[in-house]
Amino acid sequence: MRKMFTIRAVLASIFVAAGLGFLPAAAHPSVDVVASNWKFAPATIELHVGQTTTLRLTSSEGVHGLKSDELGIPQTTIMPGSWATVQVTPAKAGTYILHCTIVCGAGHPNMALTVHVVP
Ligand SMILES: [Cu+2]
Repeated sequence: MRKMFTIRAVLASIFVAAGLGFLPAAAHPSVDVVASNWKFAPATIELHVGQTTTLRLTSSEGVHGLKSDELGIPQTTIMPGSWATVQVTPAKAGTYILHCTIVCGAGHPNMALTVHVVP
């Protein structure tokens, strides 16, 4: 009886927390990308035309950056220990190569994220 009450209380507080915005609302699909020296993982992601996706960007090593005028991604600094989030709604199908926008060392010129935008 007591246990039952506890579970219900926990569930109730989760709903309250979600309602107050303490929990992230799963409004859009999200894709996590981890930058390091000198790559993005995954190196290739897939997005859909007209569908808003939240890109969640962090780094496991070094400071990196991402930007795409074509995809509407503003200059975004990617730092260890924090997540940068960017909403992307691709307008046009195609393959977009996004190079790291912050000079990050020897492998910087080859550091790129490939974004396939499919219908
Ligand atoms: Cu970089």
